[in-house]
Amino acid sequence: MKDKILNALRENKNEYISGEDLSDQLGVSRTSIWKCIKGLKDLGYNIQSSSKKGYRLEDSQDILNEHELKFNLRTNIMGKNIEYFEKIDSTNKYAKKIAYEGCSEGTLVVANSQNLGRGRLGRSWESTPDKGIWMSLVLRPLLAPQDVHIITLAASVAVVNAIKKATGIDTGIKWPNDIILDNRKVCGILTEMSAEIDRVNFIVLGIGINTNQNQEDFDSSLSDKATSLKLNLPQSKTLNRSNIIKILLEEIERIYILIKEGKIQEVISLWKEHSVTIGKEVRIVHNETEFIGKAVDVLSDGRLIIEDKNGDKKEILSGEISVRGLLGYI
Ligand code: BTX
Repeated sequence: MKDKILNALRENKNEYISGEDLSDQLGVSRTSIWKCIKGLKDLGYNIQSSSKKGYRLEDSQDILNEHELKFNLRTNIMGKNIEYFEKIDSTNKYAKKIAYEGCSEGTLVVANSQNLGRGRLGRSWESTPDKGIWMSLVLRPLLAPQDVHIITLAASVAVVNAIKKATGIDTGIKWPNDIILDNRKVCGILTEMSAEIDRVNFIVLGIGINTNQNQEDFDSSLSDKATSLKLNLPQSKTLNRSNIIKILLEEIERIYILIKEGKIQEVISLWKEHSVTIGKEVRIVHNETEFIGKAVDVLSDGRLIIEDKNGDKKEILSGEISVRGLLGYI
């Protein structure tokens, strides 16, 4: 019933609709309407009530819940099934559990807060409650395990495109999978999989986007490493996370279809277009040793090709090293 009332309010956005009209339209008592409106307000919807005029939905700045995510979602695969949590340990961990249990491709897990958000290589991911996008998608592509890296490359492109569409902000991709804004990390991607020797069972694509944090929301250890979209908008405007997620799902679906059609080189070209690593001098730090070279290419399995000053080329595997731009850490 809440959904029906919300849709009726949306159709009359910024106009009042009387309790009587709502009750006639939906065939329930005015008391039930009143109770549902109260429930919607508790969910964070800004609904004005007037004893004379009825109810009016104000423009919502940032509402994140399953209903909001499903409203006007224009995808066929991504997010067709959604599990939303106010609080969870890690959306990736939960998505892996339901993937093992057989959930459908495109199932989306979203949380308003995570207390054990995970990064790569056992690192942790700070997931500020109420202010970020913490989500995981279950994918079941027909890929061999060694080809899975293309999914992470594709997801990075989708994130850059979605941020641009939703906010107008330009971001770049730092190899292997960081989304960079103002020389700081605004988004991280964690791809995990379950596979047999020659076949992927499922992939969990975890995406964390710092959306509405203020600088003081970040732990002091991240103060020069992390930023949010809000911090890079004029007047630090609060963004609607549901809206960004829906645009992101569309972008992921579009590029995922390219992968399904075998257009791998097209995905790699898109990745290179947005890369802040290719063409740059980078410092590779690995096991206490380091060398400097120019990043010249990326392969479909995610390896980065580095050329040293003698023209010798090295292939760097994702996850083994850290890459730093010469002009400060990014
Ligand atoms: P990563 O290993 O590349 O980055 C982790 C590192 O980034 C940390 O060691 C820390 O230095 C820094 N960091 C931690 N939190 C933040 C943050 N909020 N913003 C910027 N920098 C940060 C990147 O791993 C992959 C992150 C994926 C997160 C998503 S959230 C939804 C899903 N569920 C889950 O548990 N993880 C993924």
